[in-house]
Amino acid sequence: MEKCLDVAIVTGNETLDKISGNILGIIEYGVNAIFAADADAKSLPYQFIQVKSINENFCEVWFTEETVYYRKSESCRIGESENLCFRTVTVYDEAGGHQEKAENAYKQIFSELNLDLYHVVRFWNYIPNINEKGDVQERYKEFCAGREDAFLELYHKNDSVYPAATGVGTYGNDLCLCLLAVHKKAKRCNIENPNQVPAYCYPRQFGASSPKFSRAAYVEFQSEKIMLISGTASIIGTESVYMGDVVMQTNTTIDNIKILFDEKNLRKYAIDYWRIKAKLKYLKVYIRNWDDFPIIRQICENRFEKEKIVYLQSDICRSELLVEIEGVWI
Ligand code: 3EB
Repeated sequence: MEKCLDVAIVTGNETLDKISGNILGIIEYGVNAIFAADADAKSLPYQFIQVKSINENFCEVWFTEETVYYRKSESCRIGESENLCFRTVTVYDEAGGHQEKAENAYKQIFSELNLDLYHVVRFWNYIPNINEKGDVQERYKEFCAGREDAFLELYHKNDSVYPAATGVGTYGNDLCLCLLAVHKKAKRCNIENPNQVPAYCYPRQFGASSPKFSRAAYVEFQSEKIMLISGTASIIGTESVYMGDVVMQTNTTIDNIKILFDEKNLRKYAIDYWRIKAKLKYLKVYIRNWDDFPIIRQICENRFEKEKIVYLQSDICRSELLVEIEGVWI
């Protein structure tokens, strides 16, 4: 049977030849883009996310054994196969309000994507100057408002469909989005954390438009079981906890990830915990202050396989949050 969806980390001293499958799309994280030329030569959908510091340049590469076709629609780069779709959009830093730019980016990335046929399961949102004041309020809040405008139109206020997501800063000037969608032949459900209020239900004090994402997306396709964990932080209920304490924030973040996999939690979604043999593919750790890298690395390596973890420096959507972690299990 063909392996439907897989992901691998390719580091700066490796090449894309490491991937034994057909590439759907690439997200590179680094200070400089080192894979751009290779991706371009192969016409692959590619997105570069500029960071300030990194332990090692790396690419996150999504791939499949299915045949992949590449095309562009407006500024959207697309890799699609029978059952999968990866898309990326860059909205350049030119004139216009930030809220409208976010809405426009979302409309572009969804353009001609048939939502009757596809579940969008994962979004990555990289927002320049995320904690700075934008046109009238913080850039992140303006981003959330634009995303909400687009989602209201697309999903007609159906909370149960919001994909897993990451929303963090980038040191580049452009708003960068990536999306992963799977055919509705796959079984999909979104998972919430019993210790956190769903982000789309956050009260207005965190922004007039709540962040439209679920804590995790679970996808079952043929014999494959995939768990896509959203960017996760030190939030309990609706509140950020352990201000200024990077050790406790990191531990709380990891606890928040682990509880999603808890047997009791999965049972609520009728997911048979014992049948999941999914293994950690990667854990991506966004660190606000690079001085915290050694201590955060020590904690993460205590709790997950060291070889699977990558680290980069970026700002995080609430200015008091020091760390955000996302992961994929397949
Ligand atoms: C949080 O739990 C932390 O706006 O897409 C995490 C993942 C966060 C995604 C987003 C925001 C987003 O609220 C922040």
